[in-house]
Amino acid sequence: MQKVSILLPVFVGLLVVASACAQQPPETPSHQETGALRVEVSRHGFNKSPGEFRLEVEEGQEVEITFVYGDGDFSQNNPHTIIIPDYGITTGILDENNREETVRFIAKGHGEVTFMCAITDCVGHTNLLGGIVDVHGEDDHEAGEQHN
Ligand SMILES: [Cu+2]
Repeated sequence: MQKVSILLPVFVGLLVVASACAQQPPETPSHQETGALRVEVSRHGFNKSPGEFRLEVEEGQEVEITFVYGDGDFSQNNPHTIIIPDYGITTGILDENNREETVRFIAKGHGEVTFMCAITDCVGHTNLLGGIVDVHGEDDHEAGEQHN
């Protein structure tokens, strides 16, 4: 009996430590530095942002963006095609029959390039004009690099 009463507080203590570790919030980066990006495209905008929608990438980074059809909850099919004119990119038609389109490019130079929906009569078209890929160059961090 004596042994149990000594061990029990230790055991409870270990449980408290374990649950405290488990409750630590997961890391949620404010923007993605590398790897694949996923962007929902719907009548409500890119990731439901009707105005400006910004992706942050680094100069020289291989950028992969998967555009995902987000109008599956809508009463009608609402096709979109995303264009990134500065990179000469045009996706296939995104709709209920083709829900994902992936594009890849190397981020060049630095500054902002725009992307948008090219189907002007889609529902919510004006919410899909504010896509921006913001390319961070070396110059943003330190001086002395040659400008392109
Ligand atoms: Cu559209």
